[in-house]
Amino acid sequence: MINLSLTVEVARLAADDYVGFSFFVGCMAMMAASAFFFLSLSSFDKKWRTSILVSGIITFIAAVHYWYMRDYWSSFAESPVFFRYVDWVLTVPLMCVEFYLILKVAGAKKSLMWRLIFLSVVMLVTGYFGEAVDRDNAWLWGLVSGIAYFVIVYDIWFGKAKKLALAAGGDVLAAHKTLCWFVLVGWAIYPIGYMAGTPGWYEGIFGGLSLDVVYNIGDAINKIGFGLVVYNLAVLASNKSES
Ligand SMILES: *C/C=C(C)/C=C/C=C(C)/C=C/C1=C(C)CCCC1(C)C
Repeated sequence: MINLSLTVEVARLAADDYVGFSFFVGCMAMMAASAFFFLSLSSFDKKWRTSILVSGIITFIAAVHYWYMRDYWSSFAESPVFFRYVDWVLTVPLMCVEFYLILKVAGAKKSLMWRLIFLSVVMLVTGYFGEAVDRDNAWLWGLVSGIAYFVIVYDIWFGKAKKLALAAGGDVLAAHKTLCWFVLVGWAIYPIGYMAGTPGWYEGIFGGLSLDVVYNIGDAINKIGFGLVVYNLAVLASNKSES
């Protein structure tokens, strides 16, 4: 008799491992959102397809990174800082591209896109240094990162991007405004996670929170929410051009 036994390696997660839980749910949510965006592509006018495609690529890149982060967490019970920042440095610039794509109808120039991308990379690279390389000075790196973040907020709320949104008017203006709120409120979740997970004068304030749970909630809100705002805009605009 031959005894065939197959062992599948599945990491065990404790029932009260809410960090692990949030990685699993985050992974599933990103996969579902990607399927949703990709499968809806053909129902849109050509000029909106790129925007929806980018929404899908953002959640897809996140889904792949969540797959690794989920695994990393269940193997080491440690923050997957590296994967986290690789994910962000790919997806956040793509969110900047979304701003450019929807404002193109009003004549947005590539320079606007590159400026936002540059600022977002500065924000993330300095954040990475504070979290992974030079934790003793985390507050300083966080401050520099926060300044870049505020310049982005200023740009889209009051700068060139705002002027273009006003020029476009209608559904584009409304979508731009919603995206601006995502950046102001949704992105502000991240510095909270950062302060909860790095040493500094602020330690006591958010000390009880898990950096990863905060980041995972932020990612779900921002990546999927951002995509849905663009999706909604494309639905409205495509309906109008049909009638
Ligand atoms: C999908 C991922 C997104 C939208 C990630 C956004 C990340 C941030 C807005 C991070 C911001 C940070 C600061 C403003 C200061 C502290 C360091 C960071 C990198 C957590």
